[in-house]
Amino acid sequence: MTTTHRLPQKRHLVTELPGPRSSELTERRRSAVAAGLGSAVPVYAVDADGGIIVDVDGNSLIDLGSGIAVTTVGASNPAVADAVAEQAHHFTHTCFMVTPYEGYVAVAEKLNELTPGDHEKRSALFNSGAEAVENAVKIARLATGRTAVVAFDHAYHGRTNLTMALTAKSIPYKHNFGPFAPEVYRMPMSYPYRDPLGTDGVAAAQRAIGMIDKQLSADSVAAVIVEPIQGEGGFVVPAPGFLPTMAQWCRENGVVFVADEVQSGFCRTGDWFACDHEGVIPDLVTMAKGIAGGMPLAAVTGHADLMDAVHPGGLGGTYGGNPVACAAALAAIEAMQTLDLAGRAREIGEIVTASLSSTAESLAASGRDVIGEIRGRGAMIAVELVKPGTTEPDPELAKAAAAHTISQGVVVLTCGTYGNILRLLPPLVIGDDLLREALAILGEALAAG
Ligand code: PLZ
Repeated sequence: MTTTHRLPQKRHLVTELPGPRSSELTERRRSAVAAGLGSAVPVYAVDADGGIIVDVDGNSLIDLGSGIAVTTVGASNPAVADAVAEQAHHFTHTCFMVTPYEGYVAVAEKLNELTPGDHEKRSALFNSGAEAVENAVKIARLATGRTAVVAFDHAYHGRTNLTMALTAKSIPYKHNFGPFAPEVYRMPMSYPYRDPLGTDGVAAAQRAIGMIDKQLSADSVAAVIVEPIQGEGGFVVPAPGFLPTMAQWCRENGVVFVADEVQSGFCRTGDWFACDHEGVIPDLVTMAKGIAGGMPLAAVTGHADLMDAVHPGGLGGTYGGNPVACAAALAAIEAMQTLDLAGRAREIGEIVTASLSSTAESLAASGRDVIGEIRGRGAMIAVELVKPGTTEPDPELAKAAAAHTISQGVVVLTCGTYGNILRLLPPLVIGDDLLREALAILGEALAAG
């Protein structure tokens, strides 16, 4: 990869982490910011570029998180930064519902072109992944005249009331925040590592379909929503056949198949969208995160007849499709195309998988068989950690390994229903050397236990 970067692409620690200035900010934060907001890494950022985040104490950390799969093109991609500045100098906001502008239309055209399927499509823009999911459900309900929505075990769809209902995990996302939105039904997911049906994705889909038929009956279901690779739930890649079988059943029963590509979209998995891998064509796709190089933007794209079923004024929001965010999205998407970041995600996937596999081997050789599974696709790879030689989740090891890795200046995130998964989501513009260095540190952390 030959991209040039503004910041030196080198991990460099000048203090212990967190350093004194970060610790001071943590103190200030305590009396200013609500305690309900957590932070995975205890340092405060001042700069970021390529695979590096610089903190207030002058430490340079390697970024394997991309701000949760957002800064795919880098956190200060020059084309994105220029587009943002240029647009901000003209206008930051008019509201698309008041005085529309071309950038919104151009982003919608791009999304209609890039999302799976070559049918007639329409798009609507929003601010966050949760808002996109909420709107996909609104659209599906209105278009079908039905109310029930099916989501899956381990799913994550957001923190608003309806998306909390769709999200599976109680602590921290839902606990004591109810009552939740009604008419949400949860079905078993295909989770090959933990599912008795293993790698038989068709059987896993049939299990869910059988339960839907018994518990709901298909003609009351407005939508089935699924992350084609689950994010917060543990980078669960459903067994081959699961997604196509669910999509086919939806088609046959007039159910809207919604792919939540908020985390998996925009080159992350080595294709534009994770659905592309099995040629699945969703009725609606929800997108956010990687879409706009770090600016807040989200979208729903789908079949023109579904999207256009909604009455004028039925969709919107003051900031949805903000012009600065749209300018950023156009620049970010162009960068993904010109730098072939989907190809780069596949290369990153190979490097990450090879490194983690050799870590797993040496751990097993030393009698600590703690890597249950390495899974994911492209630059969305995770390790599921277990008690040695069992499949029993080991969240303590995940926590300790993440803390060790972070203390050495590498940003790494955990996830999973059982909290026992380390997930790697590097910016796709990270260089090989930096990536390998970070993986070596992660390997040491796992060896240290
Ligand atoms: N759908 C598949 O991954 C956001 C949330 C982290 P928002 N995931 C990271 C946290 O603790 O809040 C996500 C996702 C999928 C929807 C969302 C929601 O996107 O932009 O955070 O609302």
